[in-house]
Amino acid sequence: MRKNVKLHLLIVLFNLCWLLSNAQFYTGTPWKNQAQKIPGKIQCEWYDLGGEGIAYHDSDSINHGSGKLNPANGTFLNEFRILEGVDISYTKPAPIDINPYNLVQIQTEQLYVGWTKPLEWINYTLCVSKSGWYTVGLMYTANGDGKIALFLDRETLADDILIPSTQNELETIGWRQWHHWNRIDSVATVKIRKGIHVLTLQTVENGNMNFDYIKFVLKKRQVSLSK
Ligand SMILES: [Ca+2]
Ligand SMILES: [Ca+2]
Repeated sequence: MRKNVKLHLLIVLFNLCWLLSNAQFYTGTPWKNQAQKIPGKIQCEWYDLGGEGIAYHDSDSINHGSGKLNPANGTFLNEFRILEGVDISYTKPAPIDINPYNLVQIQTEQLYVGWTKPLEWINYTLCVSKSGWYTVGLMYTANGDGKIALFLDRETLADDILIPSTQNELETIGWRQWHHWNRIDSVATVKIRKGIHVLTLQTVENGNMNFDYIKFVLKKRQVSLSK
């Protein structure tokens, strides 16, 4: 029993140290005050609050989706995070996002981050309930092969992740090359420890990608506290 109490205290101390060390470098806060949960889907548009340089880095301060491509009209979808630099749109009915060149079935009205460029990044506060190895999946479009990287608490989790192009030479509408949706269930396998973390999604090469969600599926649980 005494051994269990000691172990419990050790875990509390460990988590406290972690929170203190991370609080020193990160002032972003979770969207809607709710850390996104792993295992599970990370909705790319629910990145943290904190603005440019803290919660994200974007090439310009304009949201090219909300309020631009999707004119401000008082609706939730057209004005989602309209004043922030990260560019956001949402999937629309045929002939836009429902089209013959999709590689997977998709739903309409799914918000996504788009207009991505190399060196842009976005942060997500995560609540991870189980330590272990996770398979990382991605719902996306890519107008040409691209690369992304993932960081956890500023340390590399997976770099140079190839995101295959969803271009299709049979496509007859130029702009629709940005709307061929695909889902890859395993773009990487990563090890994550239970607790609160900050995940960074960075566009490394090409850009021209749209990110709907990242899915973390637990592949192998690890009980030990070690990293
Ligand atoms: Ca922008
Ligand atoms: Ca989404």
